[in-house]
Amino acid sequence: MLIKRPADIPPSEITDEFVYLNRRELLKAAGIATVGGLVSPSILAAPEMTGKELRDVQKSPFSTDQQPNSWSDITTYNNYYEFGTGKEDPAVNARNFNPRPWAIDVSGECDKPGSYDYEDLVSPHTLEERIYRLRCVEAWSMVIPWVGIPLASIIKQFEPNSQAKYVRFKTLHDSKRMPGQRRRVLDWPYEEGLTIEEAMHPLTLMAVGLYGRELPNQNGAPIRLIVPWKYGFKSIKAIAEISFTRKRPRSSWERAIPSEYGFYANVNPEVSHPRWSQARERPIGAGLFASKKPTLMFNGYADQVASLYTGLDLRKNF
Ligand SMILES: Nc1nc2c(c(=O)[nH]1)N[C@H]1C(S)=C(S)[C@@H](COP(=O)(O)O)O[C@H]1N2
Ligand SMILES: [Mo]
Repeated sequence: MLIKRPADIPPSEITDEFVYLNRRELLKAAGIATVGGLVSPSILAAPEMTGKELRDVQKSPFSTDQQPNSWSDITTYNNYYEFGTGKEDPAVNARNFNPRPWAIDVSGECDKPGSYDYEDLVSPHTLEERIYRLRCVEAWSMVIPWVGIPLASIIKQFEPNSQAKYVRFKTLHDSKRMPGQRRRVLDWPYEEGLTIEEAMHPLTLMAVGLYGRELPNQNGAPIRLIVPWKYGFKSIKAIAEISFTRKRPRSSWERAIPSEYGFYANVNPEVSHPRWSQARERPIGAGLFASKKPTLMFNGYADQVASLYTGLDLRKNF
């Protein structure tokens, strides 16, 4: 077995690694776990899986054959600013969030607008397990076994009309239930959008579960988007509104920093973020001195999705 020791790693790579590592990863690498900033030896044991088990989940041919990250990695290293800006915050701060009852308000260019109860929306569909790679714009990645329904199947229930060129999504806006919304770190509610073609693509998923169980709060319960060929920020959590629009929506991150985050946000190793390269990624859970791996065009889904962008300049439309 070849173990890459620190001495074998070029200094450029070490500097790079340490810039991206956060406190938790460093402590984890040193064999120390933390809860809310306090070092706690009791959680050295892996956390138990929580949430109701989902029934009749079908395997999907769209799954990657890569080994999924652990339940612990997926549920304690999150981006979810409604529950804090630190990676460890959502697991702690979303603990008491109650995602039931839940309704999704549907509006815009469609023949069946209205308020849809979550259970009514989801129950007619077969649930699928989709193991997808997730590539965050911050140059880390995970492999996650989602359970969900193709977005196309859900959208068809709303009967979008020929004017529906885009789909806009909004997260719940309620600072009592989502305390991070009291701080103006983003212009709330979190918003995202897709072209109607991207929304109808068979890889695009509405996730309602993880590891065969209901979605944990920190991962976007009760229902969130998964677009595996785009940077993670497109995959909006806790969706409370869907609207069909003629004009291109402006997503929260695009509005906040338009020079850094575009509408498309397709994973692209050749187009750098203004402040860092997107050529490689750090797989979460692989350990402190594991080498980074190359990022793949469209996060490895190029065969399925590249044709959506023929003729589009991907440097301008980042
Ligand atoms: N509502 C909402 N959705 C969100 C975010 C957020 O802050 N708020 N963060 C995004 C980002 S940047 C990423 S990388 C993914 C992370 O999903 P995960 O925590 O389930 O891995 O969620 C995305 N969806
Ligand atoms: Mo992200």
